[in-house]
Amino acid sequence: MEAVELLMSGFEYAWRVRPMSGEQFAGDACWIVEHGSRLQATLVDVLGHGPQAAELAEKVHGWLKRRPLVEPGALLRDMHRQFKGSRGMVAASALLDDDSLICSAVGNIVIRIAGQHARQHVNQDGVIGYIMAEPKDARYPFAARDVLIMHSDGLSSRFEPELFPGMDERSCGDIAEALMQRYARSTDDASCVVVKRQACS
Ligand SMILES: [Mn+2]
Repeated sequence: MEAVELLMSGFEYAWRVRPMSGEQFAGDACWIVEHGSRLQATLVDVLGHGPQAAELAEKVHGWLKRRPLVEPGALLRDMHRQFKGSRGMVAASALLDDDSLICSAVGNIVIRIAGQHARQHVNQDGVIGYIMAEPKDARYPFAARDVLIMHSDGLSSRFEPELFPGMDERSCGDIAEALMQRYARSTDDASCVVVKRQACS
């Protein structure tokens, strides 16, 4: 499925989720929602893989769908309460507005920004639904040519944005596709989300 849309919120985004080799469904899930000039992207990686992980990922996805935009730390805290006693998951969420983004992440999952405000967010340790500290929010600048990339550990984190020359000129769908092709491992479910500000024309 081609998951690329232009949004009224002023953002362009794309995501990809695919199961590990030999599985039909993934334990990774992505949910993106817009409201006014804001957009929230959330990525979840349920521990393990296979049908049971996929079943829980589907439940988390359904739960995310029913939620309004909310500060990422609060979202992860609520997710922890909601899925306490489950097999557990790691997750990252970013809330983007006119000039910055707020994000929060727990466990082995990646949030990074490429471009003028390049950085990698430092996650909190823990497993959502099992044990974790109170999630914190961080705010970073996010400008016109910056690119937000979130991905599960099914992608090697060794990729460097420098390997994608002209990333700010490429569509989010192009970038997401390239990330999956080059860095996704066949031994785990893999997912990524790419968000940019919509180019002014
Ligand atoms: Mn994983």
